[in-house]
Amino acid sequence: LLTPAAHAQRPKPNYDESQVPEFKLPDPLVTSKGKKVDSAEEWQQVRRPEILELFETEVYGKSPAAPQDMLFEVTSVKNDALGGKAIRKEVSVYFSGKKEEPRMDLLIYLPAKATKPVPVFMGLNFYGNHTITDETDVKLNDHWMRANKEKGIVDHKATADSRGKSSSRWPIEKIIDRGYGLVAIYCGDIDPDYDDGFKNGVHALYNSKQKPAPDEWGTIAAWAWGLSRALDYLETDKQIDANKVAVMGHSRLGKTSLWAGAQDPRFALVISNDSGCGGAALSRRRFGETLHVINNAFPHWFCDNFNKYIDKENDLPVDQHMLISLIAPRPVYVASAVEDRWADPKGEFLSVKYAEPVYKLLGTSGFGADKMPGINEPVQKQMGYHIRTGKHDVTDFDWEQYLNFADQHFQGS
Ligand code: GTR
Repeated sequence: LLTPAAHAQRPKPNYDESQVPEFKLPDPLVTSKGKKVDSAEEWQQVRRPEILELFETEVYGKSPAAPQDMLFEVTSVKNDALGGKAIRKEVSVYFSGKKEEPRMDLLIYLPAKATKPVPVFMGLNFYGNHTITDETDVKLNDHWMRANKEKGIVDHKATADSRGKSSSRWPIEKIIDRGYGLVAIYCGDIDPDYDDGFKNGVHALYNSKQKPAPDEWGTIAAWAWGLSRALDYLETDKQIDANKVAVMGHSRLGKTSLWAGAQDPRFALVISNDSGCGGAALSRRRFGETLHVINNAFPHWFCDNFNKYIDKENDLPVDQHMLISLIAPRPVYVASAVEDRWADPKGEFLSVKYAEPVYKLLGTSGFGADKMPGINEPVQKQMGYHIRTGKHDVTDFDWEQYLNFADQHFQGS
């Protein structure tokens, strides 16, 4: 890793397509022994476990198994939320089984008129569940947060001012009107987003004495692990169809939704919104954010082994198209934004495209887009993609596509 001074002098990001280096991607359908994978069985039995293991040891780090006795506590239920449209619940998950930290809080909205268990979108947020809704009786988050005056975060804590500040990213009423529920979780409940030597959050449950080994979980892996624990709760909730859970995330939390979906096949649909480097974008393109930049700016996100590939992307035994391939045959959707060049829209598109052979081998409709589609022209088969106008954000346009995509795949719900 770089010293802060050297980091400040890092090379400018490349935004010039003609400067993208030539590279050869590892083939998701050739085993480590050089054998072509030609059946679904060989994929499931041989190649998929190999790729999963590589992402565990070289990129995100291995996570522990689910804890034995988690405690779920429903802390509030409101049957006439959102003017009567929704049932709203808050549920605390105590990872150790005891009423102590670490604890994550789920905020759940479900369509009030549902007559059977509903499919849901689940997603992590950046500043607390109370920021995604205008309803002021939702619990104000009490955990550490990154500084952000604009969002009403003071001394690393949420204030009443932060209520509703991220609601534009979560069109709850639209989601409810379309027949889906929404499950929200603050990422920092699981692991605070700073480099603390892994002393707090869920890391503290497992790594209290020493920092994780070079192949053990960083913060993205911890967040993904937390999403799986939330799914453990959803499986116990009779109002929710746990076989129809779409995991969705934006940016660093989009990297997280992909890793959660890749590891945990219970996630029925996976969405990456502007996830970029270490998410959907191909590392070998070195366009916009690179491994060099991300590992220095956020040394806690990935496992330490990932540092080996800084400025040596060609040595990586995987690239991010193989992360997408781990989700196959389940539906996956990747979204980019024109002005979000930092996240490398073309690299995000190419990951989907180069994962397609796995989706085809497994008998799905695949992707079907050879070239990048036009702006605001979504492609939706088993794999979905769009690039929309605008900047790094989650917009109504993005959600419109995710809802359409979910309708296609969760049909009859
Ligand atoms: C940036 C980081 C990106 C992305 C983004 C975000 O600073 O470089 O990889 O994760 O933060 O999460 O909003």
